[in-house]
Amino acid sequence: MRNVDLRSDTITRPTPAMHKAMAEAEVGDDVFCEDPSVNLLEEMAADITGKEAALFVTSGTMANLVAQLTHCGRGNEMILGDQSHIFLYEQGGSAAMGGIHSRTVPNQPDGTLSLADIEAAIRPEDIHFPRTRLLVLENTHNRCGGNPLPPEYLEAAASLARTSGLAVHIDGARLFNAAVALGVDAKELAAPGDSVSFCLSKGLAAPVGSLLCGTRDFIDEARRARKILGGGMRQAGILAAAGIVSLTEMIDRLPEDHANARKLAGGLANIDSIAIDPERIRSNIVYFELARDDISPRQLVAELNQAGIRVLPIDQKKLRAVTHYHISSDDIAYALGAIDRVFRSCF
Ligand code: TLP
Repeated sequence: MRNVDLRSDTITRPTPAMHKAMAEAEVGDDVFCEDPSVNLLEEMAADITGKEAALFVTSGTMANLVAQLTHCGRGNEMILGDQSHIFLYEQGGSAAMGGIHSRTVPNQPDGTLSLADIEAAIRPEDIHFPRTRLLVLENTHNRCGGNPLPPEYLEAAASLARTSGLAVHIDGARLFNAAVALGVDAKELAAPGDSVSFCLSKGLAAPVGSLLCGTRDFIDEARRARKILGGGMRQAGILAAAGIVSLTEMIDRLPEDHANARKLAGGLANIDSIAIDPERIRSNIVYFELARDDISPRQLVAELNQAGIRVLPIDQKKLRAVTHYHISSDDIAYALGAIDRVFRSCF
């Protein structure tokens, strides 16, 4: 049976060029900063985001946690969206590992935080309050439909934060999807952040890894935080080699994923039992809702699995599909046909 796996772009497997690069990678001990492949990847990441330095870490979660640990001390507070990945899906690592207090403000439907909400959340110096040290933004915003946040918004939010002495971290797990969607250079999206992270293992198809980028001093400190978390990876050049292929070969094809996401959304809009506004799809993430109450997302997913189509149930109404390197335009047409058939024959 044909399989179309739309659960996440994290399921992407390494390309043939990555396999070759990994097999031939020059390696050394990265805890001594002696792995030439890791060093090259870190230089490339710093360059592509316009920062002084970068650090190769195991995952997006580790990049975010290392950033938080480096920007904040125990008992400090950070402001972040109530729909942010860090707040919802990273096990509360901020509190568990860093003693960092999370102050959420509502994410607007486009993934932004209102400037008024940010301003109101910044604490004045008072013996009763934690000290606010960090503002976190996410781009593209996963839970908010993969929406890209434009440079003007990022700059406005960051300059507000800076006037109160806060640092800014951008969770750019899908930073290059945002850059492609907006038609801007990734540097413009990274510039407002004191730190920015991005993932190699999502749309860029590497098997493992994320980069955290910032000033040289920040990255020197971040390297210590990575080490205490057990993230010193020794001959990590084997993995970095795949990441180098991600940065050289995989960014330019992201528009294909975005076109497939729009095609999927357009097709889903024609299915009566589904509610979706295809105009809102800006990158590779497609959320859609059941327009009826007699079935749940879990029931639909169970039937779709039987038909070889995999999507993620999100809550009582919502599901998510994500396009990526292994999904062709023909796969989308096939998936749409299968979804339509499932509604006709099963429910
Ligand atoms: N997101 C995953 C799941 O954890 C939900 C996905 O399938 O989308 N920031 C953002 C915005 C993310 O979407 C993710 C992963 C991460 C950070 C964490 O990255 P990893 O999985 O590498 O730790």
